[in-house]
Amino acid sequence: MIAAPPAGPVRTSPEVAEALAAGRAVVALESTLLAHGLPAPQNRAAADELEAAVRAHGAVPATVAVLDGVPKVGLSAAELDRVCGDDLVKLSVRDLGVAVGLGRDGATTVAATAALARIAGVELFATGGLGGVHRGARDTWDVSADLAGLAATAVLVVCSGVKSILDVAATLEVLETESVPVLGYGTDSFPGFYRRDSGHAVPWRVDSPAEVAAVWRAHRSLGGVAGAVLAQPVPAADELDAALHDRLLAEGLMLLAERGITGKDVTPALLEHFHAGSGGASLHTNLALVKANVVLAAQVAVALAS
Ligand code: PSU
Ligand code: MN
Repeated sequence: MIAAPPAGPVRTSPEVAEALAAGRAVVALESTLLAHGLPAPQNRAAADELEAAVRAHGAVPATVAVLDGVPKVGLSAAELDRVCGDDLVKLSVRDLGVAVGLGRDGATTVAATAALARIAGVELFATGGLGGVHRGARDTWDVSADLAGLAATAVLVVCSGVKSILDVAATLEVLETESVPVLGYGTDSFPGFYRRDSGHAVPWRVDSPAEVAAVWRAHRSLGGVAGAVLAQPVPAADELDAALHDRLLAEGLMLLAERGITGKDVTPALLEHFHAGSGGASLHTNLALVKANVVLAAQVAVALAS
C-alpha cells in the first residue's frame, strides 16, 4: 500500500485511516453498484455481506460515496443505510467536484470510486462489472467514463468483465489503446458478467493472488500510470442460464429503444430489467460474482501488503 496522503477533501473512516497508516490491506467498494445495480432492500444486506467477506479474508473494506458534499472512503452503518435507501444520484468522475462544491450526496461509479480511492491511498478495488463501450456507440458515442477513468487512475479493479449489454470487443480494444492491462483470473477468456465466457480472449492469464501482486508491483515500478483489470468469471454454479440471459438481453435492448433511455440511465435500466425478468436469478448471479470479486481483491491486497 502507498502512504496515506495529507488530509485533503477526501475523508477516510477511522478504521480505514488506521489500516492505511499501518500498511494493512484495504479494499475499496463501489456505491453505485449498491444504489443502482442492486434492488432495495437486498442492496443493504449485500453491503454488509460484501464488507464482511473482505474482513473474513484479512482486509479492511472501504465503501466509497459522497455524502453531504464530503467524499468518503469507508462508511459507517448509518452511511451505508443512506447509500442503499436515499435514491442517490450516480456520480462519475466529472460529477465529483460538482457534488462536493454544492454539498450534495451521490453514489460513485467505478471510475469515480477509483479516483477517490487513489487519493486516499487505496489501490485495490472490487466491483461487479466495468462500464464500457455501449452497443451502437458509433452513433450514440456512449462510452463509459470508466475506461478513461481506469486509464488515468493507478488502481487495480477486480471485476467479472463487462456485461453482455455492452460491445465487449470494442471495450477490450479501448482498454488496449489506453494501455490498461487486462488479466484473466484462472481463465483464458474475458468473462461476460452473468456468463463465465464472453467469447473473447484475455491477453494474459494469472492463477494466484501472488501472481497478481507481482504483476501489479511490476506495472507500478515500471511507471505504469494506468489502472489494471483483474477479470474473474462468476462461479460456475452461479452462472445465469444461457437461454434466459439471451432472452433478457434482447428484451432489455428493445426496451431501451422503445422508452428512449440514454446516457447514464442505460446501465441501471438494463440491470433492473434483468432483475425483474429473471425471477431473482440474475440477482443471485450478480451477488455471487461481486462476493467472489471482493474475496479475491482482499487476497490480492493481503499479498501486496505483506
Ligand atoms: N456494472 C454492474 N453494475 C453496476 C455498474 C456496472 O454490473 O451497477 C455501474 C458501475 O458503477 C459502473 C457504471 O461504473 O455502472 C457504468 O455506468 P455508465 O455505463 O453510465 O458509465
Ligand atoms: Mn454512458
